[in-house]
Amino acid sequence: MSCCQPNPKALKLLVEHSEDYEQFESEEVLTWCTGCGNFGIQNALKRALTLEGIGIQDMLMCFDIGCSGNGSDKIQGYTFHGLHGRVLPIASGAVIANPKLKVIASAGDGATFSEGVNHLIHAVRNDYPMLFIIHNNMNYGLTTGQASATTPNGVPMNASPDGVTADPLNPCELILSLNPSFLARTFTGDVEHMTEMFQAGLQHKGFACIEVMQICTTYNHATPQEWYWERVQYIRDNKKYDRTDIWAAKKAAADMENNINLGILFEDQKKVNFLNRLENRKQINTTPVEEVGYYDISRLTKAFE
Ligand SMILES: Cc1ncc(C[n+]2csc(CCOP(=O)(O)OP(=O)(O)O)c2C)c(N)n1
Ligand code: SF4
Ligand SMILES: [Mg+2]
Repeated sequence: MSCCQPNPKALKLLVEHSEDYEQFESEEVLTWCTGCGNFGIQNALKRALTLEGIGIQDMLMCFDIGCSGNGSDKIQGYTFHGLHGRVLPIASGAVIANPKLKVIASAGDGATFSEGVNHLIHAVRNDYPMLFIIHNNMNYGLTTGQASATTPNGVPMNASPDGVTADPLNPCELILSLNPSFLARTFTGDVEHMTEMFQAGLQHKGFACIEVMQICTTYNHATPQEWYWERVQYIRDNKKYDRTDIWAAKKAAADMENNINLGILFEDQKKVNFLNRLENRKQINTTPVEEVGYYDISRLTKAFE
């Protein structure tokens, strides 16, 4: 590297001290437990937005209900804190109405794989253009540690002290079965890696789905930080890995016990996203929000007086 070229590593370290990063700082007090992975997720998101040159005015952040959702007022910007399991309908409605917005949705594993699993399935199929961050802490954190669909068998949780009997669901395997256009997995112990994944997701033109393996220091005692560090490996270290090969991705995603692969597991840049599939909007350059007009309906309402 020549003396005149900026060092990308140094730039990343400086990002948190830039004005662009500071625009996202909220004055609200953070209420997450000490050591919670949500701190790292929020930091990585702010870093990724800053590095991508995305400002508050360019985006909408939609939050589900849960500990993850409690980040909605801890970041400065336009945010929408919706109902449990319903973040994807809200976020997809917003991006369809105003495709010029960068829309980011985030939700917990409970919301994504139980209450809102139907919405996940159709969001992937439709390839709505947005970044979707799944905070997988393997439990219902906000309601004090009940088992979720990703809690491993036999782990004692509040409300199921003998462990759950249902087999855990592997989020990446489920999403890959739906032919996504982008799927990545990352881990809250590595803010640098999360930032990279979020940046890649923000650049993607369709539904960018990112599973974040999230530490929950209070309720998830089965998979603490050390457990992950002993098991995670980076897919980029496998030089032969082809992330356009869905069968390779399915293989890479399967192991959640011994070698947990992190990185962009799958990407299909040729897939046409929802907005570009709509025949009736192909010749239209305005967005639906720009087309909304005001109509006088007083004559209609008078008929019911
Ligand atoms: C339809 C509905 N069901 C249940 C609840 C109660 N509830 C609120 S938060 C929550 C758990 C959230 O777990 P998760 O989505 O994994 O988020 P986390 O708190 O772990 O970040 C539950 C069950 C609710 N608010 N609405
Ligand atoms: S309960 Fe878990 S997920 Fe919720 S704030 Fe505490 S550590 Fe974080
Ligand atoms: Mg959870």
